[in-house]
Amino acid sequence: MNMPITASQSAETRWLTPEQKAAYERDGAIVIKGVFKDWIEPLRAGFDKVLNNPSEHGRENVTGNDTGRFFEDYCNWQRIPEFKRWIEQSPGAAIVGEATGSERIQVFHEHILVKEPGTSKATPWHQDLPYYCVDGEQTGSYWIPLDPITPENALQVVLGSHRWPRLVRPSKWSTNASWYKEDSHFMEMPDIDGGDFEIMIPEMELGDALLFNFKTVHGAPGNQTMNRRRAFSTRFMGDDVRYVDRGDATSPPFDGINLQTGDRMREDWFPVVWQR
Ligand SMILES: O=C(O)CCC(=O)C(=O)O
Repeated sequence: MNMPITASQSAETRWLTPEQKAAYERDGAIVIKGVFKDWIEPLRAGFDKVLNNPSEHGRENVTGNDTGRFFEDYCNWQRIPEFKRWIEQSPGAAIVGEATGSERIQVFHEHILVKEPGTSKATPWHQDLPYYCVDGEQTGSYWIPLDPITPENALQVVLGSHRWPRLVRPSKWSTNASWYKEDSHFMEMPDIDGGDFEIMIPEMELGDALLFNFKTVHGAPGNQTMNRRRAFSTRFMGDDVRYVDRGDATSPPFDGINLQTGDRMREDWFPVVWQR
């Protein structure tokens, strides 16, 4: 006899297999296949709108003798309807809810990154959390390629690095200078390429997403292919995420947030977009 599936059972098992949930906890990153196929065109349209009219946060990372263009921008979702729809209506938030075992998911922000063909500049190995004004374990960041990618230009992750006991010192990608004035409490990034680390270079098709914990170390080569490499990211926060005052401007800055370390993230700025 078929047992009826209750709402909470179906919510728990709808998107991820138990193996994927276990892998997310163990490795801090998983690839989700095919779920976002119908979102590629709308996200490309939204991406173009930001490129044509960047925000005050828009940032060029190619400097000096570097070639190509590596541009990024973030926190545009409230003004870009395609991004707002993705955040509120795609299964993205629900999947983070399942992956992190959270009851509720808030959106933190979205982020676009483009590397034009012939871009020499790599994305340095880094963790996202030390740049952010939040702390917590129940986090999920999507990296969704909007152009076909190859191992030559894909985002790579260091499996298990979300469990490192200390956060890694954040730096500015364009100059490699420290992000914060006072950063002695962070550890230096170990030599990932020369060390004994398990690196995942995901094989992804359009419609796939890489989901990773805010603490998972990631980076990417430049883009020496003939194709643009556009990527759309969104950062979601689960139950244990709290504000942290890092004593300096974070990235994104969220000026005027008016919270104290340990506070829940305010829901007027970071709406709840999924509940179990
Ligand atoms: O696309 C890239 O090269 C970097 C992406 C990244 O660091 C992120 O989404 O957190």
